[in-house]
Amino acid sequence: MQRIGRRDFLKGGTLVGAGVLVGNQAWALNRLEPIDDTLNEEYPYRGWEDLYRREFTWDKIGKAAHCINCEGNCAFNVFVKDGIVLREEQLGQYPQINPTVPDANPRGCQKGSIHSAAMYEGDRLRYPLKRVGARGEGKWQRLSWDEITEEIADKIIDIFVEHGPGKLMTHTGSGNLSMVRFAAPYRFASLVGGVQLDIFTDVGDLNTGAHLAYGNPLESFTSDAWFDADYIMMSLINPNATRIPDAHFIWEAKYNGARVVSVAPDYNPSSIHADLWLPIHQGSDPFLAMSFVNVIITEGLTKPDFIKEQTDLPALVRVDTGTLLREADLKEGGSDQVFYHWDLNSGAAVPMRGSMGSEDKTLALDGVDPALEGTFEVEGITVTTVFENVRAEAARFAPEVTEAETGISAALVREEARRFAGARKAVLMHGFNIGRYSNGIYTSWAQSLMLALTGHGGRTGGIDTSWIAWNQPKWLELALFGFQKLPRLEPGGLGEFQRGHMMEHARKHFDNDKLKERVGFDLDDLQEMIDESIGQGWMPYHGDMKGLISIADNKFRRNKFADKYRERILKEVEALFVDINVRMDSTAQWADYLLPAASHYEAWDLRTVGFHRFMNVFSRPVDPIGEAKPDWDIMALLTRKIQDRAIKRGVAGFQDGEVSRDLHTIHDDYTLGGQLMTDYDATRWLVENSPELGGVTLEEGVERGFFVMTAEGGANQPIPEDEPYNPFVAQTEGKKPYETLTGRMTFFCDHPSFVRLGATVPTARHHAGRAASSYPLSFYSPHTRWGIHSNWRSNKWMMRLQRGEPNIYINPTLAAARGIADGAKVRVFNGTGEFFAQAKFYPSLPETSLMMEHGWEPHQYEQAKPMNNAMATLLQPLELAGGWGHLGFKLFKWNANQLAHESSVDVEPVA
Ligand SMILES: Nc1nc2c(c(=O)[nH]1)N[C@H]1C(S)=C(S)[C@@H](COP(=O)(O)OP(=O)(O)OC[C@H]3O[C@@H](n4cnc5c(=O)[nH]c(N)nc54)[C@H](O)[C@@H]3O)O[C@H]1N2
Ligand SMILES: Nc1nc2c(c(=O)[nH]1)N[C@H]1C(S)=C(S)[C@@H](COP(=O)(O)OP(=O)(O)OC[C@H]3O[C@@H](n4cnc5c(=O)[nH]c(N)nc54)[C@H](O)[C@@H]3O)O[C@H]1N2
Ligand code: SF4
Ligand SMILES: [Mo]
Repeated sequence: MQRIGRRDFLKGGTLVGAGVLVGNQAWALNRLEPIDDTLNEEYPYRGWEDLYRREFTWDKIGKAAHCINCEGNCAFNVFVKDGIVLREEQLGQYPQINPTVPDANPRGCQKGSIHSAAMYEGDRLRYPLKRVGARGEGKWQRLSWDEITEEIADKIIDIFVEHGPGKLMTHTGSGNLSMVRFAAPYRFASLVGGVQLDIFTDVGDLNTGAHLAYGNPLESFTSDAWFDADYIMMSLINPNATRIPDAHFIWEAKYNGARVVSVAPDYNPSSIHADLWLPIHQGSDPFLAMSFVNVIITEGLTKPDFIKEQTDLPALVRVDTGTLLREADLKEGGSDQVFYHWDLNSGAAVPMRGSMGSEDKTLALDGVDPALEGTFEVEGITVTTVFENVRAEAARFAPEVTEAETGISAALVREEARRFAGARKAVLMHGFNIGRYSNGIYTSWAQSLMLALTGHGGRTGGIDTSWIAWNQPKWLELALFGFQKLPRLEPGGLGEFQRGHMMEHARKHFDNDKLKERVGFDLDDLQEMIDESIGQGWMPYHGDMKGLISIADNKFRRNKFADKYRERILKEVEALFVDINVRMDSTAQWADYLLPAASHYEAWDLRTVGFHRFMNVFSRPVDPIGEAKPDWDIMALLTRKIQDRAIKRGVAGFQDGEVSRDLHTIHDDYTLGGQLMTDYDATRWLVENSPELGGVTLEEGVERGFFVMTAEGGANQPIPEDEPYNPFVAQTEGKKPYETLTGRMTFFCDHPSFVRLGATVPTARHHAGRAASSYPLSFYSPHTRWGIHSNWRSNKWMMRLQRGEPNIYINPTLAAARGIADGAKVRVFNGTGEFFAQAKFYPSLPETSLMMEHGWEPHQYEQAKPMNNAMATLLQPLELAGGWGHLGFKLFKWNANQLAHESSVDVEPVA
């Protein structure tokens, strides 16, 4: 090979240029000699090497995770140069809990890894902006922080003066799930008595069936506790796409010998790795679960000792009224929260210990042997057991009977039920998708029953609800003044449904008769049960609002009947709509005032959300872009202005029921007398006052990137130091009662709503879908691998990994019948709305359903018409029940979900 000198090299370059200029002649390229070793010393032009070297230098490394609603919570190193984030890298330093369990490293996903690019994109909010055109017109004027907070403060005070308390919504969404960011707006809402929806239910993420059964849906497994399971069934979850940093524990469990089963209507990215895929008909999961129950009972695969101690299955039920036998039935002035089981040893009914009305707070049977079967007489009242009721209901769901509903063969169900029952540790993993079906409560309740009957609880298994609430009293103090001063909390699904006038639109979509047959109630029943729930005070609802401060919530994207919802809300909050956001998202677009927030790498914070025991640290690697500020500091500024303006205007505040909301001290209260002025102050305060961090200082935490929570971090029970966290061990081993009415796992509910819908014991109902309307295709919208909801959806790297525009998934056979080609544009529609998208063929999808990943921003669609326009919805009235032991409004635990998968549509090609 002939060597070329620098001069020749340049000459060659010039020749190419000239060649291109003269006639675009390809032969010009041939005149360049190939260079096979650029590292050879004689190779002359080396400037680029230094360029690359310099790209990998930095001024400092900061620490952060991403505060978005992804349940990942992964510690990252953030590399900063000249005040700009160059790139980020997974930290990968989490300790192994013990040598027999895989570690949590390296946590991360492709979205988090491109945030350094996304944070500087065009949609980033940099300055405080005031709307100058009509709402949504896109005309803005820059104001200083001082001017804008003064205008907003005056409008807030006006609302209080004109309308009294309770007419300002100050809702924080799920876009800032880290401790300080999340606490800031809650603390503000607590001080002004603002309305805050439950963020679990306003998106549809609450596992209500798990609450019904266990009294706590937020007691679950750390992901490393999946590793020693020998049976894992995933229903309504797709962890390979939606639990990216945790999914490896499932597949490591598989290598460790576990059987992994995926139940899903499509062959999703997690199904493809499972031992068995059960291609279930969409929305029929409760029928499958009840068939498992049927096989378990009829084939005697039960564990009676576990059942007798841990569950309400031996509780006595009156045959005449069909209600639980209560002390109040037997004694004048007796408790209605004390229940009985039949003791086979003494041949008499004895009170069950551990119930809400019992003074004996233990599940230990201590010599009592409760009967599971039979009929007995107690003081002239004929009684039987919950187990007898459950058995009678389960008898209706033999696998041979449900086969047509579920599409899963009876033989397969029988075989699988036996494997499940025989497992040492069985984890039934639910995604949040379970909360987005009207019958999700039935699925989860019946699966809890499968587990209870077969003795799976604590270390031997349970339901994985995708979320653990740790014990963080100082955080509660920061956000909610330790429950002394509270926002006006409201059920999420109910609040959105009512305020968005969704019943009106639901009536235009669903066929009432068909609906009743499918889901067990019609819209008239639902209306009555909503009115009853609000009227009885089971669930609070605060009515129309006058002003809205929306923080980290893309409400005009995530809500159903999307455009109609937006129109309705904008009309309601004519006086004031402030949006606090990092991006110009589809909600920010419509605001009167936009306050730019600091992004993940621009603020101090801590994060514990997820499936692990680590609290990650955000060390503000860079200052916020433009004039953006951390959420905490924005609220500090706003309260400063409210306090100043209220004093100047002589508006003292107001008495709000029992609570006084003093506007003259609101800033002093918010900042704890000046101690908590900034995000840094609040972070430090949390670290220094939280015993669950084991006395490790903030400086040490920053150095390391995370804290490891000590035993005190466990809410239901201590976090074991050298073992993964299994839920409810305190109950199965420590005999601590569950937080349920009977103190036991609950499989009988005689609340009037449950009686009315024929659901006193676990049973099966359909979802609404296509069979409850006149549109032929059911529809579902799982979460995408290439974004977290609307975050990072328009990032160019994420777009390049997919089709780059909103697309629906369609079975090729269905597509052929409709004349739709792969890649063609289609119109998806029903009576409530329409949208346009690209068709993508997906052979494993049922021919009776369409699928579309959720999270595209409305402005990414043609004519800005989003998918949620064609998303009809309703509520599950059972989730509105209250006044019954553990059923009553409980933030993040019990209230009605917004349902995403009840709608149906039609599809046609667009010429
Ligand atoms: N990459 C990424 N990760 C995320 C998110 C994100 O947006 N992107 N969002 C986070 C949040 S807040 C949430 S709520 C979760 C959501 O994530 P998941 O809990 O996994 O829920 P989905 O993605 O909605 O649906 C999961 C799967 O349910 C299956 N499915 C659909 N209908 C049925 C049915 O009727 N029966 C059964 N058995 N299966 C069905 C489909 O195969 C679908 O892939 O993900 C979290 N993680
Ligand atoms: N059809 C259909 N609809 C659905 C779903 C579905 O499966 N199907 N899923 C539902 C579910 S489970 C969910 S969780 C929701 C998600 O619903 P969305 O509300 O759309 O969630 P995000 O896109 O995370 O929106 C949060 C916003 O917070 C902003 N943000 C991010 N970081 C910060 C910060 O530090 N400070 C501030 N102030 N703002 C910040 C972001 O710009 C983002 O727009 O969608 C629900 N809607
Ligand atoms: S976006 Fe979530 S899952 Fe992805 S790296 Fe960040 S914290 Fe982890
Ligand atoms: Mo969610």
